[in-house]
Amino acid sequence: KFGWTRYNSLAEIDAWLDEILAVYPVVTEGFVIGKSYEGRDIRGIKISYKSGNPGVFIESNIHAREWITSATATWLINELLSSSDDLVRDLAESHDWYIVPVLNVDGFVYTHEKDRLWRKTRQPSNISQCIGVDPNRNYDSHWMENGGASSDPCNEAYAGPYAFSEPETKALSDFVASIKDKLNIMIAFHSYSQLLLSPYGHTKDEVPENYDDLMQVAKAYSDTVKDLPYGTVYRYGSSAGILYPASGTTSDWAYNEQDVKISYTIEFRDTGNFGWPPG
Ligand code: 0X9
Ligand code: ZN
Repeated sequence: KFGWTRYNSLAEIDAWLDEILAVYPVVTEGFVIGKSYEGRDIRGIKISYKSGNPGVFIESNIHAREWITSATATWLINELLSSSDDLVRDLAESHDWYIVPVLNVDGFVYTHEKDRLWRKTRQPSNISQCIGVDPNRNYDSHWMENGGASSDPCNEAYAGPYAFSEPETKALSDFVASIKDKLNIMIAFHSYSQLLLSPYGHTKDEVPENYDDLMQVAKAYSDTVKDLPYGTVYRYGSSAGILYPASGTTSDWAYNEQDVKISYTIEFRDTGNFGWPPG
């Protein structure tokens, strides 16, 4: 049932993960970072061919409606395990991969069953009838300090009543903190806009000290993707610099608070034609 010619439900993704773990028991390990507000397991998979490899953590589908992110995360898992391409094999076997295909599980189910364009978590508010928090404003790094995050529960960028108020971001942060010494790279999957973004998100007045290195890698990514058959053009820069300021994001938190100095947010396809609002 699971495949990449259409989008899959959470149940289908879960069943596929179980299958993958059964087919590749030696190099994979399933993990659960915690439970969502509605009590669902938030699952991940570790892929490791050799212990002690530098770690890469991938956070995906933190925004409920961004289905392309979990489609890509599962595609990546499949490629890392089954590709016979030399470059993919090298990448797979020289890093320890920690991938959480669907972080915002409650929101994801809600987008499948009730409201296709739901973005936030599903935890109710004490001060409003509006439900949910923007989990990518809920991380404890410059939380609500600058622009781009809202204190209004009805806003799509509501940062929550306090940092890590959401069980989903709390679980992810606890898990990442527990393995941070093993992590070299953290990537947060989003859509859309075709952008590869470095910190900072909270300010455009400063860039990280390794900004030039981050941009060199981003350029290599952009050049490579442009040369593929689709010719997809990705722009790159700092989050606040080329997109908009937003504090309390995963990428800033990983960079600032966990010392994961290779930290990106990627915004996948497209540039708006099939997004919302249509561009
Ligand atoms: O606003 C977000 O959380 C991300 N864009 S999305 O359309 N997927 O919601 C962008 C986060 C990147 N960081 C900043 N712009 N600060
Ligand atoms: Zn997003």
